[in-house]
Amino acid sequence: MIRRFFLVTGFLFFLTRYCPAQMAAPEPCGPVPTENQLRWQDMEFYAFVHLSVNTFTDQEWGNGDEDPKIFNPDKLDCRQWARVARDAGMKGIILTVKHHSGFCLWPSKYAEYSVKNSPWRGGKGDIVRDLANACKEYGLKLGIYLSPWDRNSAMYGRPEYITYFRNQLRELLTNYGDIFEVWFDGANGGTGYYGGARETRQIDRRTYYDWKNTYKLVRKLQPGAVIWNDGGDRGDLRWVGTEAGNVGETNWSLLNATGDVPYNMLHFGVENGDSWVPAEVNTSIRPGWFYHEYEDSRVKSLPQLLDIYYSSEGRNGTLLLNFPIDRHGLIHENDEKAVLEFAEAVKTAFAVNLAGKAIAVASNVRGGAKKFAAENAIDGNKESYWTTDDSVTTASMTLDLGGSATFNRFEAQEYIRLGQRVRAFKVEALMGGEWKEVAKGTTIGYKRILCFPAVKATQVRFTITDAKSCPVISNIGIFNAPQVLTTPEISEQSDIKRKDWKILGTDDEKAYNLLDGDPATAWQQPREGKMPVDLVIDLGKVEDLAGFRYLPDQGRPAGMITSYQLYVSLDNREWKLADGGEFSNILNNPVWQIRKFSPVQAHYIKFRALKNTQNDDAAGYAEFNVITQ
Ligand code: FUL
Repeated sequence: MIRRFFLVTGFLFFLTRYCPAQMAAPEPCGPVPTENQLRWQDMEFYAFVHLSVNTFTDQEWGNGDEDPKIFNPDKLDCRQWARVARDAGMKGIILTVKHHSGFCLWPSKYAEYSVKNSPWRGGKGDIVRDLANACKEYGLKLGIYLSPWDRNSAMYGRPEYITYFRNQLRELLTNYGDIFEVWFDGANGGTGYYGGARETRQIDRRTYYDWKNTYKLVRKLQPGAVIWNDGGDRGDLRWVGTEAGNVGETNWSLLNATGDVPYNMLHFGVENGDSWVPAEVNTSIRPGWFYHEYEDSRVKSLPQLLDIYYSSEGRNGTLLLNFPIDRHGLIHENDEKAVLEFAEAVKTAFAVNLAGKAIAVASNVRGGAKKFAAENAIDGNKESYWTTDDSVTTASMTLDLGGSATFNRFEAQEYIRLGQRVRAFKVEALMGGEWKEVAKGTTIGYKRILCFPAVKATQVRFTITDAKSCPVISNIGIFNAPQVLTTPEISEQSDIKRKDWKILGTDDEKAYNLLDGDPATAWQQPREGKMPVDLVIDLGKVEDLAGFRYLPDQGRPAGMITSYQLYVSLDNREWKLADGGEFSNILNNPVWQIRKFSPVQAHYIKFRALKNTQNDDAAGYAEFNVITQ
């Protein structure tokens, strides 16, 4: 009996120790993604579309008092949106079903401020329905952006608004099939129409929305959806702290479940965070999120879009690229052209994986087992991987390319089901018999791409130089992307020369930074008390003005003006109001703010700051210019 016991245990020991096929996979390292997060991450690239009443008033945020009668896109066609998205290789579309204006793109039975009171399709239309159908037809997933802030609702700020908000959410999550992502934007509270009250309403973003119970509703109605929320309780995904289209080169998909999340954490993640909260990079194909005709010539160029690609998908993030729907209800032809050109360039760059035919050898293979061997990282199967013994946290894989080949991109993917492990790695190439480092990086995560000047080599060595735990690599790619030439920026035709301008009422030479054409230099106007703060400029002669442009200090967030008036004068004594309004969303998206108004003559202008993002009476300017007729 005892002999038999020893024989059996001895055999089992032999099996686990020496029989490679029995070797166990590594234990997960730290937090790991949920199935929903994994499915979402695999989507990689998907679309945002912004459309609301403010599409028709040229604003980024509607105030909530825009007449629903102005909402009348004469050629609205969700199939066109879906076709563009599909052709661009996107996997889904997230629609702003209700933006901050409160206007609903579906005929909610809880709201009057919706498409049902617009002339569009005689008030019988439903854009969410149209898009749900189009997505189905084109094999795309559907997501919704339901703004928690509602500048139309009289209830906003009171407890009953939460019931209203949840009723709307219930409609959306019940009536339109599967929803892959629910987007709760963080902008909240402030001025608005609020059912006619026209006042400022502040809410406590941590407590007012009672996110816990709203999340329960989402989980119950759409168990497969991921939640994005940059304004309240942590959701399944995180904002990256900027709308410019990039996440940190170091990007951990981890965050802490509670506590503050400053910019650094959003942008780089938290190495030892206690929860899996991966990064979604959201940016618009134009400077603004909503359509403005004056941005038709400002659609991002191919080099800009490629840069965004490498700084998002290439850095362990997904890319959520926005199309501002135009007044016809379509993705504008310039945007379509730009995104298709971009998609084609990415496709061409990653068409041939030189690692695919290589012979891969690793410095260490877990238990010497075939199922953990280096070749698993080049077999085109995301579920198989190369991994090492538990005690090994630095290891390399050498790829023999079978001859000399030219390349300028290196791609690596971790098998994130087992967590994110790699802290640092490098890539070397064997050239003329010598190993030379061509690139290095920090984190990898779901996918990391490194770009470097093209090299010609016979072998490539990928070395993990630091990891939290034994590395688990599911994919390696080596590519030769064609060079893309950068196009020079086209300057605004209507800008006038500013060399004869004088900034009045100050001796500060730095004031002229706002006229120097360099967005990197700014002027923070010395504070002399409370808002308003005036910037008075002598234009040197009488000009026919039709608008102005303001670029806030790019060293965010100092002196970013959110509410303004623009006065004009012929004699610096009598002033006439030419324009006034708000620069919505300037903090998250500090791009050129362009305003056009009915032509007026001016020799002097007074740009008056009424409010800024920090409520601290500061006014700052990187650039200021006028638009002439
Ligand atoms: C921001 C919003 O305030 C913008 O208007 C836009 O919807 C963007 C995606 O999120 O925070």
